[in-house]
Amino acid sequence: MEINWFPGHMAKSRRELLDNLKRADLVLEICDARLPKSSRHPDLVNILQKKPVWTILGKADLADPLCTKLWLDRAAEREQTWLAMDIFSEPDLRVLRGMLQEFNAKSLQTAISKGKRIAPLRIIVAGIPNTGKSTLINRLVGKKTTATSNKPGVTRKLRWIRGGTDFEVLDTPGILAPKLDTRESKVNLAATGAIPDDILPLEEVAFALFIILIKTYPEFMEDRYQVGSRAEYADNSYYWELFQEAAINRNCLAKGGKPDIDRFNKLLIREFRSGRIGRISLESPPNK
Ligand SMILES: Nc1nc2c(ncn2[C@@H]2O[C@H](COP(=O)(O)OP(=O)(O)OP(=O)(O)O)[C@@H](O)[C@H]2O)c(=O)[nH]1
Ligand SMILES: [Mg+2]
Repeated sequence: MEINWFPGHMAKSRRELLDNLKRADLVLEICDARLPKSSRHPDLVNILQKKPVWTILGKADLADPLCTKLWLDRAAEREQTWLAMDIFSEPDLRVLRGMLQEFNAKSLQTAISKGKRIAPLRIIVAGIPNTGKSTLINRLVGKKTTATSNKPGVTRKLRWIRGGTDFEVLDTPGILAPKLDTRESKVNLAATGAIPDDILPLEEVAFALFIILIKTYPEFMEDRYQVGSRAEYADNSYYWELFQEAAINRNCLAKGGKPDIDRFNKLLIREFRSGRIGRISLESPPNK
């Protein structure tokens, strides 16, 4: 599956991000809690040149809470600041606001002790497309200042937004690496919607996602599609049978009672993205 997606605006944004970095105090890297490996920008840490960075696992309401906890524990062991949140949840936002206030108080003290000018905290919000960057900014600022959508590639320009007197925040377009390295990453990014739907073979993504879900969350698949894996080891033809069965069970039917695969591809992806199948994580932390 060849996916090359690196629109011109992304290359430009990357350069602009570097220019703005000098002015920033803190970077919030927004990832997707369902895929904390593939949704991290591969070289963001290098790009950031030692600026403090907090990794936010957004859409945590859609991810498997047990799996999210494993990721957070692993980050804590490495003394990295990671935070999982449902960006729409007020209690989750309160935690982030509290951390920002604490960070700001420390920065102010340092500025005062060095006799520097007191300025609002400057936060860059960065990450791959469609992870919730603009949504988070609107929530932090407390009003709709920047456009959001369930499609990737919505924010096109970098823009500083004022959040009261305490902070300024830079909204950035999703900057995805030009090369998506493994097949697994491609499938995961496509399934969650980090890559636009029209540039990838939907049938391949839907079937690959189906196999992952049958293997990792068979109870959810049984509940929703009346198919669960009945075999320990199975090949693609076995899963293809199940896939067609699931399509029929969900009434995706073509002429003559055959499964309407196109319709089921879309249904499966839609239901996965909206969390209707269940709270699902596609990536667990690697074994220690
Ligand atoms: N369930 C859930 N949905 C979220 C969360 N955060 C954002 N979303 C949704 O995710 C979609 C993308 O949000 P945006 O804020 O536009 O994402 P973005 O990272 O700015 O995207 P680009 O500008 O395209 O890179 C929207 O449909 C949001 O409503 C969250 O924590 N949980
Ligand atoms: Mg945006």
